[in-house]
Amino acid sequence: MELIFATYNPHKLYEIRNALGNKYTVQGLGDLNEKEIPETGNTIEENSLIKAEYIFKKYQKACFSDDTGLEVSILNNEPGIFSARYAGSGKTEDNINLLLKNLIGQKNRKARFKTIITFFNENGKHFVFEGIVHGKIILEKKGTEGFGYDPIFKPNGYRETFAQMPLDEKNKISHRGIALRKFLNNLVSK
Ligand code: ITT
Repeated sequence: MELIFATYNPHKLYEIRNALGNKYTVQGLGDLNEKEIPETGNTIEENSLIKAEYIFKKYQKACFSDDTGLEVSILNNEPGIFSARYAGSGKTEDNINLLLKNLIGQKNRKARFKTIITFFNENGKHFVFEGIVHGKIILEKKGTEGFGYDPIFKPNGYRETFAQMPLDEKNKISHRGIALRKFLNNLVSK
């Protein structure tokens, strides 16, 4: 089955291709030479819908988007929808440093990743799938796998950060993995 994934993020594309296996051919926006879709929504749900709807309207093909945010409790759920551009530069290094700075001296380091996948089928009907993983922000970066905030996020019940886990293991428990399995069950059940 062919699917368009409305993302520019090569790491997300890699994770999703890895989790879906070779029954699915997934094209990213880079493969389609698409320009970046402005995320003008106020919530993760809205931004997820904006990306998927834009691509469905243009291509009239089955497509999906993933909008993800890291929500830190004590920071009123920031960075949330600003996760990719928290420090302004768009650089992961700067985002992580700003977050660690904002949490200096903070005992409550509870955080969660939330992913919303919005899927449009070939008839233009859409479905929404949510994945959440709870954890905490550690004091300094650990690990080199994954991307984004993975080196400072330790899921509850684990000793390692997402960046210390092989991708297979991250996919088993991650926000994206959870949302993706719900999405897959929906695809298969049709
Ligand atoms: P697209 O909108 O093109 O899909 P993006 O990188 O702009 O790509 P988001 O707005 O959904 O995507 O993501 C916000 C940021 O959250 C992202 O740039 C990463 O820094 C971070 N992020 C998303 N998923 C993550 C994950 O699994 N692990 C760690 N950080 C993640």
